[in-house]
Amino acid sequence: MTDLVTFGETMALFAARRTGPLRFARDFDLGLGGAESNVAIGVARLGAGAAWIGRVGADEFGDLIRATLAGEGVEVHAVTDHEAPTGLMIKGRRTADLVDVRYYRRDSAGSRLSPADLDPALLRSARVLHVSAITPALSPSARAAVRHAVSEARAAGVAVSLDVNYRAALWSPDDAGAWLREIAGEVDVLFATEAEGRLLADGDGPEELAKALAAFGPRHVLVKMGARGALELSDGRVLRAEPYRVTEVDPVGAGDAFAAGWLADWLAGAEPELRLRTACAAGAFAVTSQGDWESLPRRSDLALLGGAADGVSR
Ligand code: KDG
Repeated sequence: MTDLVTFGETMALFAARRTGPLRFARDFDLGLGGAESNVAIGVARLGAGAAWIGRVGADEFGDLIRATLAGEGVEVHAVTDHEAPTGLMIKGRRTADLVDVRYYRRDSAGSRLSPADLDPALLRSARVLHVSAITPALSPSARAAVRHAVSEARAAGVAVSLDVNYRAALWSPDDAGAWLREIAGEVDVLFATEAEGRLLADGDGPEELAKALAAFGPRHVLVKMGARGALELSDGRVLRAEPYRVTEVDPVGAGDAFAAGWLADWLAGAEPELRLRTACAAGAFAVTSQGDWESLPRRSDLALLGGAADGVSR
């Protein structure tokens, strides 16, 4: 029994330490990244129970993923695939302001996720199932897994959360849009940037876009607008939140952090205004250091943003 269950591919992540073309990088930090496991870590840090299901190779990277997620308090349900390696993600920094992500994940263990990997009892016992539209782009079996999980969740009365997380390296906007239109009616909470929302709906401005997305069926639509903050349309009511001003070091993972903040507060029964602020705060924390998830906040961190006037917390 857990609050949130999620699944998807988590990869070993090599992040170049030096700015410039990747071929001149000499040193890399080894870590991991995966949109769904990032959300699981974020939710766990904010005090809710989170479980992650995935497939990893029988290799050092698979061990790293299991150990790191477990160390973050995430319940790990990982299948070991003896026929495929753990996927890799290489993160370079082409310029100080431009992160360059490359994937080595075709036929990886994580991309071979299938419906059989999903423990139905775990899916049915959660309060929310969180998925991303990265998984359906990985393989036909991974796509079937999302469809299966969403059906199981709905049949059991478990809320379904979907973050669009469009990855142009994995599929075309048309293919992504078609899949999203198919699934949107089965989703309770939908997270998208404005550009991602436009993969499946039209609308002038974020509010109209949110309304067009809500017309597919989600009760809560969250439109992430980066430096312009975020807009939420919940049960017909529109809320807006300004972003927190922080110094951005690495933008990757901000969206996952936002989803984690929102979902953790939703699970905790927080008021809508607070929930949206927590989502923005988590997104702000995520960009303040290197790594896709490392600087995700704990509850005690949230108050630090905008707190100490001189930037020192003692
Ligand atoms: O949102 C951050 C994720 O993109 C990253 O951690 C890795 O899941 C990932 C992906 O497919 O890009």
